[in-house]
Amino acid sequence: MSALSPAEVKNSSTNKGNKGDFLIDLENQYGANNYHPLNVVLEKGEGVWVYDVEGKKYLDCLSAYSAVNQGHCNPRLLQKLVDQASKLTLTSRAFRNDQLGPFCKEICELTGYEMVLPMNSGAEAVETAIKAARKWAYNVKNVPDNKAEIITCHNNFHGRTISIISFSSEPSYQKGFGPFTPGFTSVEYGSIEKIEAAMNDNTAAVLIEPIQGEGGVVVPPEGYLKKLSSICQEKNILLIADEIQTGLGRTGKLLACQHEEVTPDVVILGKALSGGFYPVSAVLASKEVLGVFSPGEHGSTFGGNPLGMSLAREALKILVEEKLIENAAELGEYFLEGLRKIETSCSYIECIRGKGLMIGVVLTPEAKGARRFCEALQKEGILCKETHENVIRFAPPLVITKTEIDWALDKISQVMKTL
Ligand code: IF1
Repeated sequence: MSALSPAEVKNSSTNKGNKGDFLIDLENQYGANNYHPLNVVLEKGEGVWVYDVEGKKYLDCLSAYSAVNQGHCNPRLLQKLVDQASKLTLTSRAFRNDQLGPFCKEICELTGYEMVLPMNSGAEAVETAIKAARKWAYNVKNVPDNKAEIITCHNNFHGRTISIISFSSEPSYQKGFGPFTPGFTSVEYGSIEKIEAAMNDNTAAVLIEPIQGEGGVVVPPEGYLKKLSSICQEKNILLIADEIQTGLGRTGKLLACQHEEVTPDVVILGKALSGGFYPVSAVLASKEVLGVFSPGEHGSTFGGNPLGMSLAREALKILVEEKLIENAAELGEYFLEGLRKIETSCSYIECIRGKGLMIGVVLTPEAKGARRFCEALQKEGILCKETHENVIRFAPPLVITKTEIDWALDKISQVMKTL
């Protein structure tokens, strides 16, 4: 295998003559075709800005799907990465390390939960929560063995594993990957009646996103989470909130459930838990729930490793010390207001929705899809991503300033008016 030297990549050219195209060709030739990304090849990131291989600057309005809430290459996280990586990166859980205990204490105190189980990817943490809920149903609620059911919602996104796509309502996420894992029922998101009708004595848990991200930044009706929480308590059913995308300040609160003063039985975190430096996810719950695991029953090679734990400790400190949660609340309102002004003079926009810096611009069918707006915004120096064909997602890092939002609003207004 002849590895490309940096010089070869740097001085590369293709029939189209530039480095970006050369690198895209490499991806197309050797990489599985499991994404349809914008044709922008990034090589540098700093705060809210990213730079492509031709040196063009862009405002990142996706934040790696809310994994870089603390800003690209956050200097405090970079320093923490270097310091810890120079000492110890991975021991496996066969031994203990000096970062895991402090991480567990700090995240439990910050969120108000008794216990935490650290994993790596978001999907792994979702799987962990599903296993914990099922085992809790058998050991604590006395649901008959292998009869536990979990209720989820249409248009959910919780990850890409076989069990998780088993309850996806998105055909393209399921096609060709069967057979699927049983024990899941899906109902309409936002309907208390539908969830209540699906509940029975074997129901272990309800798994929901407080705001559906991939589903199109769908904010449930006011009071939905509160009512859901009280019904779950009444029926001894665990409420599991997947806050992998909505959590850690994204919606202007530490956890999106806090907008309704709801404390789910289980909270799942990921993405910005490491500020985009390293996969770190976690499941938070009471001792009654996470206490169902006995030694050796669950885990992973990297779960709870010192490098990830030290980064996660710093990522949480940055959110709190630099008031990024408050910033997301204040500037999210400002961004939403600015977009609503644009909406008044743009027939393409059906509605604007979201909370904090998790915003969706819903386009009308006449707009013929959001992708072309994202491509036009890319030309103006803004990177964002469409979801569900007709929604443009805006989710910049939480370190964004008012000036940067004003700059973005001006570009968005230009694009919405000309396209
Ligand atoms: C892709 C979507 C977003 C998540 C929630 C669990 C996970 C995710 C609420 C799994 C991950 C990522 C995955 C990535 C694109 C992105 C995504 F478009 F897929 F749906 F953000 F909306 N729960 N979302 O959003 O976490 O295992 O990825 O660490 O798979 O394309 P993960």
